[in-house]
Amino acid sequence: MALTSVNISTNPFEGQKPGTSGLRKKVKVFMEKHYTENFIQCILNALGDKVKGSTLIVGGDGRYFSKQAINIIIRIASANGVAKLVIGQLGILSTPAVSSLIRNHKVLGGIVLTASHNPGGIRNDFGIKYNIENGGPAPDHVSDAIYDHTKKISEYKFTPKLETDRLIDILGTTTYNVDGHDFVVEVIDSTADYVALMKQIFDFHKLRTLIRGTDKRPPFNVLIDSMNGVTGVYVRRIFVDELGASPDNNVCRIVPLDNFGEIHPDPNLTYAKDLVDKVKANSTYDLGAAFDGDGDRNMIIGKNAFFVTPSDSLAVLANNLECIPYFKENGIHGFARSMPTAAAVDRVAAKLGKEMFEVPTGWKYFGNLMDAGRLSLCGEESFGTGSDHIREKDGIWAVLAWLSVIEHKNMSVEEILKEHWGIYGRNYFTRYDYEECESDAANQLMEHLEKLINSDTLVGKSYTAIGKTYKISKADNFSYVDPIDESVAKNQGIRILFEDGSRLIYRLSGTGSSGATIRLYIDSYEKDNVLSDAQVMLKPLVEVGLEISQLKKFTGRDAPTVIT
Ligand code: G16
Repeated sequence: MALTSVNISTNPFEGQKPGTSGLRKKVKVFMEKHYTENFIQCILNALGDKVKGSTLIVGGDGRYFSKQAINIIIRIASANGVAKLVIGQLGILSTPAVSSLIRNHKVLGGIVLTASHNPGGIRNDFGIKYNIENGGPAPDHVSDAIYDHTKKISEYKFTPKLETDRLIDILGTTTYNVDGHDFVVEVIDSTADYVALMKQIFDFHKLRTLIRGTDKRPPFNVLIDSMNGVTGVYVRRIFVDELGASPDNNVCRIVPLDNFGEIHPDPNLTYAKDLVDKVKANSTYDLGAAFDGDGDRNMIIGKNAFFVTPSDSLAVLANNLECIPYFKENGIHGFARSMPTAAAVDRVAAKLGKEMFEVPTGWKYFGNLMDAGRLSLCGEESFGTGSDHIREKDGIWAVLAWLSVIEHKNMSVEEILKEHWGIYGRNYFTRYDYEECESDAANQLMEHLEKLINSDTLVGKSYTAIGKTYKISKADNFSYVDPIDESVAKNQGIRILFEDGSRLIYRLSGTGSSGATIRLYIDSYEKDNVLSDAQVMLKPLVEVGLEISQLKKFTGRDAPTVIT
């Protein structure tokens, strides 16, 4: 059918600035007339001439408003001369799966419909992010260009008669003629490409043997929790169909729901308490794992819910990568972590003689290093772990990596951690989040800290709490120069460093949709005292952190919303 596009007049909306990873707002904001249309058109405007004749991947975590957004994307992309959209069936694609598809299909990029770990459903959050041709999140210059367009947009292109009803429900290819050119929509199986990739990376035979057990080794009993997010469809295919896990006992919450069953799909000790409680209550479980809404975050716990911090998880994997076929084949290049992530992996890098990078918070900062062949494995304290197999963090990959290490070493999660600390010492780490503070109060707190670090009196000053004294050796606002393209990212978090190597870091989150979330990261290294409780060990430093920031005075908060 021959279709014609039209130009629709619109006005800019304030605040369409992408945050740490895309634009995240309440669903009702995205539902405002022209709001979503404007942002999609601005993504295409920012891509310029490359849009004509291009192919884009489209999909997301299936949260509320995804289908409406996909209908809008189809009509706007067709009107802008895009040649083809490759869309996950029912709009479902995990963030790692989008990254893999962009790379495998060698296309211009992808539009990912997710607000990640933020709650979903009609009263909660929706999100849109753009991933570039290397499969990774848009770097700052692309996001800035999109934002610039949102401030001046006056019209968007649209194909009103393009019939999209039930189009994405059924696998197959449909070709339309829009303004005289072919426009193709291909609806693909959401899991096939990703499952094939995982089979190339890992030894599925060994992992299946681990999970099923042998004459000599009992089954390794896992509990994998998709938290009603997108990973459910991948967990079923990989853990149940391929690795032989029991659909009744080894996996839970694996049907993606558009409101995540009214839970907060964020894999940490607070929001994944359900999993923690189940693993604690049943001592036959050897490992528990949870993922966030769009499948890029992961949390790992061992028997009796022994918690592995993301910083330690990264270090342990770095120390054991040789048991994963992908790294045997491709070699191990450098390692990297985000600045607030504890430096456990740095010690592994030093021992193995690998390059080590410290980047700002945000997976987008790892992409250039990977593309340049200098980075194999990286991670963030915010429950992100991944490698250069794609350009996003990857929750399921992280669990398969852990299972590979466990299979290889024939040790429990706790034994592996204790052995690691015995060799390298331990970075105790915790993060305090103060969610949904008044934005003004949070900004004032950051201004106070900024003034403090710029004063002459801070360095050399000592603070004492609960009998421990810490002397400040350095204080700054972290900035980063990308070693590949020399782009500069400034003001990435206030760092207060102490003479004993301990650190306090303060940042405002860039992923919330209302108010401001203040994050306080606390990190302290011990060479020998490695078996203490992290919260007890770090309590004095927490007190110092609260005193320096005057957090209670600014926000009125007595306690954090979440401690991880
Ligand atoms: C995003 C980014 C991560 C970042 C995290 C936390 O994760 O991809 O790189 O660490 O946000 O950001 P913030 O501290 O600014 O909230 P996700 O899983 O939300 O896409």
